[in-house]
Amino acid sequence: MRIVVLAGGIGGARFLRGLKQAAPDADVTVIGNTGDDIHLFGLKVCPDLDTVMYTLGGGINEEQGWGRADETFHLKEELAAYGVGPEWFGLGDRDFATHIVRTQMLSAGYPLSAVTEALCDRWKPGVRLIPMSDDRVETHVAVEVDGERKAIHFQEYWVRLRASVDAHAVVPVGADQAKPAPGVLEAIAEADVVIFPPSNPVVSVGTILAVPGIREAIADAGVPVVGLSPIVGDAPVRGMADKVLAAVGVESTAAAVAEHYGSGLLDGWLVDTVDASAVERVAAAGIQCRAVPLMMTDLDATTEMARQALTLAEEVRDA
Ligand code: FO1
Repeated sequence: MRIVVLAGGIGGARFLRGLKQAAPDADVTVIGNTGDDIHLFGLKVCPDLDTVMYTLGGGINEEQGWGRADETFHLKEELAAYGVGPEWFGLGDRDFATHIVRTQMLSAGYPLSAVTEALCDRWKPGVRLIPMSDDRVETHVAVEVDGERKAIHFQEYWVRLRASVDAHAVVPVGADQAKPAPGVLEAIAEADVVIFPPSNPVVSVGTILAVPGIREAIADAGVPVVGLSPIVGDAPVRGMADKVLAAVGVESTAAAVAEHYGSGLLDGWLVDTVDASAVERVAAAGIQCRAVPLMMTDLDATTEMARQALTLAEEVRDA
């Protein structure tokens, strides 16, 4: 079975661990969000690609869900001693090595997709990890601070401001000119099922879908497309997805997120059992819906979620 997953950071990476356990023989291609990428200290940092790579490769800091296990911060402290920031973004020494290798290879002319493949040679995530695009896409968030409206980088909004102010707009800058990375459209065309994990529908999955050609390829693939709600009980399971959902006019409910993707794209949708009352509304929107436990509390629970997604895909196929 060939499975394509559109993944953001922590939610996508943890779901993939369960998917690998649920379907050990499947050929899994992960299309990773690169809208969160940021250039810092002359280096290119790809948080979502790295979170998937480290999580599946056994190098992740399990508590925080991003960055490396057994991390130290000597380099960041030395930079701070020179007054060089930003201090609000926690890059550790081990993690820095990844960004140095990536930046060196990019400077030598390799595209991000080839660089990602090279980095994965070390981590062996057990999936094929492809960035959504080799072209630069950077998510910016329009905010109002001290009466002044401005656009800031997504990481500044997420990490420095902790999404504490309203997002007026979320713009994946460069997405309209970006091309899908080599292998992205091919993987979708050859897939037996496409899965949207419980990743952020706006700044993760939404950014991937904003690359011209990807949404169309998924809609036209003629295979089941199933998603898992990142909203449980009207609140994001993790992160501050409600803030960016509000920016695109979508309420933070499992049903509203399904409607946001729409039946033109999505065939099946899993909501948590606490949101069982949403099943009817989602079905009325033309999307098959089931209520199952959706909290990724441990690997067994996550594996069961992945199984449920694959079962729903079968039901969609048979319908
Ligand atoms: N998230 C934080 O909340 N604080 C950080 O300092 C931080 C640093 C960081 C460094 C490397 C990396 O790969 C991820 C990092 N993240 C950090 C996570 C990241 O900001 C976001 O959670 C994702 O971009 C959203 O998917």
